Amino acid sequence: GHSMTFKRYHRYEDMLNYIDYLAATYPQLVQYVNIGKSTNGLPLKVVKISGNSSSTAAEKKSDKPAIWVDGGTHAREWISPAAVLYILKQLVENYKVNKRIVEGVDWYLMPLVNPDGYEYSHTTDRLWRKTRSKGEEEEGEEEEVYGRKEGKWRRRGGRVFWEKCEGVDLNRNWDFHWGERGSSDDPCDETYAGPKAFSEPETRSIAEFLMVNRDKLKVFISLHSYAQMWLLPWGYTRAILDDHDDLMEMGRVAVDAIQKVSGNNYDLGGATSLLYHSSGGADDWAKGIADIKYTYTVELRDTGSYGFMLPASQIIPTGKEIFAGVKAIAKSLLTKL
Ligand code: 0X9
Ligand code: ZN
Repeated sequence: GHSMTFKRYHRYEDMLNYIDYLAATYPQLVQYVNIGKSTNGLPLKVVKISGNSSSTAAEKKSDKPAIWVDGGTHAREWISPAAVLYILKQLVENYKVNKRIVEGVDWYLMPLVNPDGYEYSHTTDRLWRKTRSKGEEEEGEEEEVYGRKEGKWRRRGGRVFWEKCEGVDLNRNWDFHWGERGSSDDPCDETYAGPKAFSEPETRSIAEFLMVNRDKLKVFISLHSYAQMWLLPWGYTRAILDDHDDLMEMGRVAVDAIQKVSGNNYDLGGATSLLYHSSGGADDWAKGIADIKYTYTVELRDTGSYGFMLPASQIIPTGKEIFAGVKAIAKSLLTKL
């Protein structure tokens, strides 16, 4: 058995148990790949779902299109990994209802991109965003010289001590226009891009996986919260994509499907125009380097009433609407082939 309830926000251990349970229960449908380890040594897992009941030529050659969905890049955005797990559950445990998209598409789901940060947001700091990496070791004397950039003076009780700032914003760490507008070189900043592009094992492992599978991958969706937005690249510039209209059309399919199931409106448009400049994002890399056509970042519920502290009672309703959006994209993709 397993303990995935969707009635509360689960810890990473529960998620891993659920993945093990699905892989053991549906071995012909579900596999997982360990693509690497987080800074603190937690496994980074991608779940592959590939239905194969019929035996068309396409399936035998295994040239099905693939869709990537990830969650939990930012630690405090708890609804995001929960939503990926909800999608996973629908595809696997509701296989019959979703047969066409389970058999027509290979799914790569990564529920938790940033397990170190996610666990820290459960145990210590609910609003933590970044990873938990510690940066480079340095000599004692240099700390004062580079003071502001390398850490902070803190006071605990009567003791004043030097604390290095921890964590890198994984959505600023990708090697495409890294370190440009909307990212910080200050390790204490919430949008710290890291000491260099791909400094973090999380971004490196995912990039490697995407590169190996880039020919198959037609859709890349990274789930975040909050704002209820369906965002297109680019994040680093205001420039419009060459195929902007194609991505808008496919995005419209998704936001219409969401509207239909829950009545919720997701704004659709470019990340820079709807939000702000931010460089080194996963979506920009997926589009600009891996060349995955339909690349999006989705900001899930809500629009600010609860924000990151979205009550667990909204996991299932949010899961339902995002699954409707993703399913509509998968169906639309299959009609285009
Ligand atoms: O700033 C981000 O990383 C995302 N918003 S969040 O509030 N979840 O942190 C938006 C990323 C949009 N894509 C790019 N800027 N590339
Ligand atoms: Zn985010």
